[in-house]
Amino acid sequence: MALERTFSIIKPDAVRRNLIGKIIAKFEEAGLRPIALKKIHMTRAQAEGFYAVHKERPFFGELVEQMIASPVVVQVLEGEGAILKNREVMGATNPENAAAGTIRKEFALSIGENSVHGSDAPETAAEEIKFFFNEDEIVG
Ligand code: RTP
Ligand code: MG
Repeated sequence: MALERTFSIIKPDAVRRNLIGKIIAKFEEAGLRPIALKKIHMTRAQAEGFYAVHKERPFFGELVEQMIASPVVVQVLEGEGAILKNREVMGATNPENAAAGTIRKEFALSIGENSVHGSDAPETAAEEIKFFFNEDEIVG
């Protein structure tokens, strides 16, 4: 399997509950290495741009409000098959359906406040990394 990079957000609900370290530990235990990392408070424009693909969905407004309510941690994670591996460690979108041991099973509050975001494909991973990081901020 190839070395890949994926994009991750530790969402406001998790940062507020002081879970940054516990969540990063899950990534590290799965062989995912943080190669870029920063804490930011997303603007409305950033959140709407980042989630533009969902703008017609009924949950869009609530999602944007949740993402700008308080700070997040954005990261680039690197590892073998990182995109799929990250999705596995995150668990299903709705924590009720997430497998035991996953981040969302252990920490998510609801389908909306579900603690983490992760890219779903190579193309979106590349776009999402570029959305938040300059090349010189990524130290592989
Ligand atoms: P993500 O993009 O955040 O990694 O999560 P995902 O692929 O599992 O979920 P996606 O369908 O892309 O939805 C993006 C985010 O929107 C919120 N959501 N709320 N209330 C709802 O029915 C609902 N459905 C989705 C979640 O925060 C989800 O992570
Ligand atoms: Mg998604």
